[in-house]
Amino acid sequence: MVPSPLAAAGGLLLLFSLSSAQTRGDSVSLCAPNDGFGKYCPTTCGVADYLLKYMPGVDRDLSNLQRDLESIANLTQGAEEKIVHMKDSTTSAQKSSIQDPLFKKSSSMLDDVIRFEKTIVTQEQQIFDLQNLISSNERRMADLKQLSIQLQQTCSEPCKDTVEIQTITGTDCQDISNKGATTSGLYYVKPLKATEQFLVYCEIDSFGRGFTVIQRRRDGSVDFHKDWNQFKQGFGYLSPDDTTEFWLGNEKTHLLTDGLSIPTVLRIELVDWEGNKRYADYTMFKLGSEADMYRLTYGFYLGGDAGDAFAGFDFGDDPSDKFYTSHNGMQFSTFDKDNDKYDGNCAQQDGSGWWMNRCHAAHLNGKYYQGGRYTEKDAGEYGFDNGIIWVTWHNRWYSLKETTMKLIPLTRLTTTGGQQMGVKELGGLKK
Ligand SMILES: [Ca+2]
Repeated sequence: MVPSPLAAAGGLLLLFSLSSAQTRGDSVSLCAPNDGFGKYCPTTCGVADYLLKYMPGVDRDLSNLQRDLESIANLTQGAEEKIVHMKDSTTSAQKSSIQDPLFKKSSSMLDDVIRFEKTIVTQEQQIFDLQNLISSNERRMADLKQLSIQLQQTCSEPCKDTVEIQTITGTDCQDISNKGATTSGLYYVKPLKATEQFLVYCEIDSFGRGFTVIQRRRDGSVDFHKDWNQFKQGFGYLSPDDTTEFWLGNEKTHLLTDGLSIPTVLRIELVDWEGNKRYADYTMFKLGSEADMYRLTYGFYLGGDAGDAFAGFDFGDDPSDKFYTSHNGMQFSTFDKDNDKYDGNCAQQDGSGWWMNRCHAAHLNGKYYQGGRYTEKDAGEYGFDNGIIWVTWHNRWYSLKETTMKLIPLTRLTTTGGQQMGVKELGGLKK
């Protein structure tokens, strides 16, 4: 009946910690991790996921508590009515006993009165018990109130920030590197057309190149089966030591690539389950606005040893394979927003958001398969190739172990003076 104070307190605790995480998650001055997020900065959707995960439990606890309190209140009212009734009855019985001339002679009536009084005593005991129950509940409520006040006080103090955010800011990570930053980590950027700054992971190498990372897969810890809004806002976690998975978000990537005088290069880095590393570069990379469904465009494939999977691939199934699996010019699709060139829904079948055509030759937001190799049977109800795919390197039934998608101005792709010197060397997968 009455929920344990612990359960209710747990609900309140969550409620408070959630509201504080929400507020600070939206604040741009601090990344404030809490126990729920570990030491990582949640993206907007990370906070929303967390909130949604716990809200039903909190709501349930609170409504249980509410119901119990109402039933106790009803019980109390009933008991009070009973007391009044008893007292009235007693008074009228006593009155009648005095007024009735026959009373003194009637021992049976006296017995009645005694019996009646015993009933009153019993009722009074019950009322006493109820009152105890009420006051014990009141005590519990007081305890809970005390606890929530304490929690509120705790939450009003700034959380200790265990994530180091660098102080230099800029329009992107190259700008930040140009301003003197030499270490990779979390930085705030504010592209020219952005109204607010946002947090990114900057990979800054010894050549002074600052890559802005927009996608990271490394261990399957983040589910990439997300809806349109989540891909728009970004999800997963940013970490100062590049240990977490994330999608920075289409809106941010759009802002990072929009209206620049110097072309942006999208560098894709891939690692397979044997530890081999490959990369592919695309220049004049741009992501359209949401009105254009975050359309992917690039000028041309600049090179790399992973091959040009964005150009599509001839799987041998059909002469039009390559045309229908190319990605340049494709709008972004998610299971809840189908912008592909296919009668069905590529994003739903392949379980991710991506620039789907009919459907893909590259698919870096795919399902994470430990060990890499998978089959139609592993691919769930649709049985399509839904892994992390770069088909010009490994075939579509091989899911890659790690991926990185990152941006850099074309002028900084190679170091100064280097004549495309060792693209491979500079392509330089840092580990
Ligand atoms: Ca479709």
